[in-house]
Amino acid sequence: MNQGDKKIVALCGGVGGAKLAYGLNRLLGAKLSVVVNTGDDFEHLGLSVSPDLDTVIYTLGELADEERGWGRAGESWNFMDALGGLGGETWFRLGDRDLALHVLRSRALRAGVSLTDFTRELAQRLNIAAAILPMSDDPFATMIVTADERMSFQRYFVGAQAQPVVKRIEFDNPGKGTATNAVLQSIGNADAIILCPSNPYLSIDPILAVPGLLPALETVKAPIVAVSPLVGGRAIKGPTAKIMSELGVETSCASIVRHYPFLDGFVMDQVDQSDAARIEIPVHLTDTIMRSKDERIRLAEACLKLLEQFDR
Ligand code: FO1
Repeated sequence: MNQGDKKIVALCGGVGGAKLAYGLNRLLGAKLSVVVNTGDDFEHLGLSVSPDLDTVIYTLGELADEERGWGRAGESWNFMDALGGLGGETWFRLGDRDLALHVLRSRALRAGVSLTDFTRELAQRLNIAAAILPMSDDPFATMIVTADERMSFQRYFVGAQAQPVVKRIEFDNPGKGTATNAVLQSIGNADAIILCPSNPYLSIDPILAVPGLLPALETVKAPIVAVSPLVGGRAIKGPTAKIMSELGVETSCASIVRHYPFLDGFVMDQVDQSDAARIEIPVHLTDTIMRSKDERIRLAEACLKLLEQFDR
């Protein structure tokens, strides 16, 4: 089968994952479904904020601030300045343009629209061909347990700058929520599944923790490959390596492969070539750092290349 004709499901979190999703969207368009972590979601200032969905939508919709890694390009901060002037909370910043999305989403969810339906309409309005699927329509919360407290994800990541030592990561599912039909159907119909170079503990594990999702991946016949979020033992952005050390896990590609026991193949950076000998599934070595949009497409092509090995 031509690799561009495959129906592919990508699992991803924010920045790094969204970059690969961008490349895959450029190559596959409507044949791509992106299942996005919503464990980082929270209510802030009365608004429903879905940071990883926002990052994926803005990135694929060509609206993202590439340098900052989150939020919209050309942003202004009048709302934040005014909020601070009135003594409001400013630790988590909502830009003026970004605010429009949070207001629309909050209003839709309050009116009973599902997060999946809201996200579908938003993606259509922004001419995004791929299906962008929240991992669940139910509230899930990634909780970080440190020596002193148990805090919500954004309090740890933004409020505390990801500085406290992580002892444990937990996933709250207060309403006994499950995976959506849209997610389960896309996985069931997929010709291949790609785990983006997102943080395995903070971005992919919350997705795998949604009831129904891991069993769907474990029973699917389609090959599952992952792209390493580590290059030379470090993450390009974010605290992946820091958290692995704090959890007592070696910061290597071999550890990432061990973390996902259902993998059929692995894409990793050529600087980690020496690690490849310790990995028992097929490996594709390439340059995994995505500095430009062309490099996102090139890494997406490398993933499709690895998937050719599994064609019968
Ligand atoms: N990240 C920050 O470091 N500081 C912020 O003030 C901040 C605000 C914010 C607002 C909307 C949004 O969609 C994302 C935002 N992020 C911010 C990014 C976010 O905290 C993280 O990058 C993700 O949750 C991790 O993937």
